[in-house]
Amino acid sequence: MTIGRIFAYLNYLTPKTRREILDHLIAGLKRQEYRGYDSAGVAFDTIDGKNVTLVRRSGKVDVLVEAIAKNYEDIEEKDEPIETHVGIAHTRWATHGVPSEVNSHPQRSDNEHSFVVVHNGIITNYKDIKTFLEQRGHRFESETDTEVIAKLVHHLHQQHETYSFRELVEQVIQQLEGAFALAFKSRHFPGECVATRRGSPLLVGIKTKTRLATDHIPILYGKEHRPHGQACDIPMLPRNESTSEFMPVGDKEVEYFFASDASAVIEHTNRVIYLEDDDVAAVKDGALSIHRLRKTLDDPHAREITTLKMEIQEIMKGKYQYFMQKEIFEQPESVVNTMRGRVNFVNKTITLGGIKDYIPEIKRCRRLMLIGCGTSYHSAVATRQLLEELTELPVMVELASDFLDRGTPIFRDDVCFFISQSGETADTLMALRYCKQRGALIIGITNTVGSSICRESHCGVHINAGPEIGVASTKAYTSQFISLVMFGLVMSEDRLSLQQRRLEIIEGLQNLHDQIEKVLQLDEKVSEIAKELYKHKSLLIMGRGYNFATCLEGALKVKELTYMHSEGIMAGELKHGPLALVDGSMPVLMIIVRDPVYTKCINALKQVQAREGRPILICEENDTETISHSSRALELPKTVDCLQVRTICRSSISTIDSLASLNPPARSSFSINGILTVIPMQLLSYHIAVLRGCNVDCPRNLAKSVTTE
Ligand code: UD2
Ligand code: MG
Repeated sequence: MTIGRIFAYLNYLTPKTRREILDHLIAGLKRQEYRGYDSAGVAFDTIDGKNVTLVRRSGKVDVLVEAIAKNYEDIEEKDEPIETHVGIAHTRWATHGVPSEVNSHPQRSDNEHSFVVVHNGIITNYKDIKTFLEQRGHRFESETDTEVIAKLVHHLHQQHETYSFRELVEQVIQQLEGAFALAFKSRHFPGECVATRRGSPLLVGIKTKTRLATDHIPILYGKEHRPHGQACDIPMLPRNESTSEFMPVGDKEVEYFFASDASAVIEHTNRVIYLEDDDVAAVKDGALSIHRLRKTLDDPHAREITTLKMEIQEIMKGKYQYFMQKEIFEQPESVVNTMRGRVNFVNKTITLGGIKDYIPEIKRCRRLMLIGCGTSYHSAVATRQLLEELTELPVMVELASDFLDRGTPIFRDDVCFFISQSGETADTLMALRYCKQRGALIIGITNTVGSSICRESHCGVHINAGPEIGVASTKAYTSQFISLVMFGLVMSEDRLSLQQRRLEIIEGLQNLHDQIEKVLQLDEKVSEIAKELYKHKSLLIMGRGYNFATCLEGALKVKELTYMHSEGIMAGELKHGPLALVDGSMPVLMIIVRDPVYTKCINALKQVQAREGRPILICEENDTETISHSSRALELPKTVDCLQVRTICRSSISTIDSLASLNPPARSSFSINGILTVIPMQLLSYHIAVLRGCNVDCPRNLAKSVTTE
C-alpha cells in the first residue's frame, strides 16, 4: 500500500517557465502536506523537452526543493517559457518498503523514463504482475507495488505501438486489483497526461481565462466488454471507437490540475471534476476527455464540473472541524485498512506477513511482554486477556518507563512487543534496546514504516491506520488493538479447542466497519452529555474485564484534551477506595455490556447509586434492563451471533438467579468489544474539549511523538 498524495500540472498554450512549473508542483505537494508523508518526488521535462527528469528524495518537500536547486541549476539559468508541459508530483507515506529515493514516486518504467507514474492506494495483485513482467525481461528496482504499473504500461506500449496513451492506461487498469489513484506522464506522449482512479480519491481542476462554456464533460464509453484478466494473460486491447473528443473550453489556452485533494488546486481554480471509480481522464492537445470501458445501466452521460466554495483549511479537514474529529470518523475505514490483505473473511484465515516466519519461535517462548506508553499501553491492556486465552502464554503488560525503572529481568526466550504509533517514542525505544541486548525476540507494532522501532525490531506488524495528525491518538488505538487481536488469531490457528472462538472473533472483525459506523451515529447524543459534563472538575470512568482498558483510555483522552481530571477505575476496586469519591455531584460514567462480568458491573452500579451517584451508562442497544438503571445511556450496537446464542440459553434458565456463573456467555465477540466502547469516549473527550475551548489537535504541553524520555 502506498499512502500517497498526487499532484499533476498540465499547461497548454499557456507559456510557463520551468521555475514556475516546479513552483506549482511543489506548492501542490505542500498543500497536501498535512496528510503526512516521508518522501517526495517530481517528474518534469528536460530543457530540450525530449526527456523526462525525475527527482525524488526521502524526507520533507523542502529536501526535494533543495535537491532540484542543487542538481538542476539550468532551471534558473535557461529559463525559457514552455508553451505546453506536463509535470507530475507525489508525496509518499511509506507502507510498502522503507522511505527511500528508489521507493519514492514517481515510479518509472525504465532508465529512459518512458513512462512515469504516481500512485495512491494498494495493488494487491502486484506480485503476479511483477512475475509476468520479470519473465519478459523487465528488471525491478524498488520495493513498491507501484513500479509494476509503470513497467506494465511500458510493456503494453512496446507490444502495441499504435495505441494512444489513454488506451494504454485503460489496459493497465484492467489488470490491476486493489485500490488506486494514478497519474501518468510519458516521454512518448509529450503534452499528454492520463489519470484514473478506483477506490482512492482523485479530482481534476480546470483553469481557463474565460468562463467555461459548459458545466459538464461527457463520458465516452468503450464498446467492448473485457472481463478482468490475470496478469499473465493480458488480453488484446479493445479499441475505443469513439473519436469525438471534447474541448471543455471556449478558449484554447487551458491549465489542468490533477490532485488527491481539493486543497491542492483551490488556489488555481475552483472548477473541478471529481472522478469516479474506473474513469480514465485524458488530456491531449489541451482537450480533456473522460472515458469508461463499459457502460452500466445507471451510468450518467457526463461528469459535472463543480465549483469549490471552500477555503483551504476547510478542505483539509473535510467536513470536520479538527483532525482529531476527522480521525475518529475515519475509523470505519482505518480498521479495514489494518485488516486488509491479512484477514481472509472467506477462508477465515489470518496472515501477518511481517511475523509469519517467527511464529514457531514465538510459540516456544516463555512469556509475552507488551510494552508501550500512553494510548499504546492501553491497547496492550485491552488485548491482554484475549492474548492469554488464545496463546495460553503468560502475558505481561508494561509501561515502558516503569519497565525500565525496575530493570525488569528479561531472558532470551522472552518475546517482547513494542507498541508505538510513531515508532519513535523514546521510552518505548529504550525499552526495546534494553530487551534486545538481553537476547529477547523484538516485535514492533507501529504505524510508521521505516521508524526507529520498525528498524530496530526483528520483525513486526504495521498497523496501516494511515497518518494520524491529531496529537491525541484515536484511530491508531483501534488499529493497534486489531493488530494484537490478529496476532492472537495467528497464534491459535492450529488449536482445535479454540476454533469456534476464532471463527466468532473473525466474524466480529468482519462486522467492525458497520458497527463503528453505527457507534459514530451516537455523536449527537454524546455531545449532549458533554454539555452536561464540561463544567465539572472531574469525571470517573468505571468498568472491568475487557472494558477496563476503555476506562483507562477514555480517562486519558479526557485528561489530555480537556485538562479536566479524569480517572479510569477498575470497577472491582471500587470498595477498596475509589467509592469514597462518589456522591451526588461527582460525574460518573460506567461501561456495562452483557459480557462475562456483567453481573459484577451491575453490582458496582448499585454501589455507586447507593452513594447517590447518577452514572451515565455505555451499554448495548435494547438492553432495557440495564438501561432502566439510569436516565442517560449511550447504546452501542449488539455484538452479534454469540449474543443470540446466549439469549436463547438465558430464557431457558431465566428463573435462576446467578446467570453469570451458571451460564458463562460465549466471550469471543466481547473480547473485541473495547473497539466499540472506546469510540464514545473519544467523542466525549472531543466534545468536552471543544466546549471548554481547548485546542483539540494540539493539547498544551504535549507533542505528537514523544522522542524524549
Ligand atoms: C507487506 C507490505 C505491504 C504489502 C504486503 C503484501 C511493507 C512495509 N508492507 O505487508 O505494503 O505489500 O506486504 O503482502 O512493505 N516490521 C518490523 N517492525 C515493525 C513493523 C514491521 O520489523 O515494527 C517488518 C516486518 O517484520 C516485515 C516488514 O516490516 O518484514 C513489513 O511489515 P508489514 O506489517 O507491513 O508486513 P505485511 O506483510 O503486512
Ligand atoms: Mg524491523
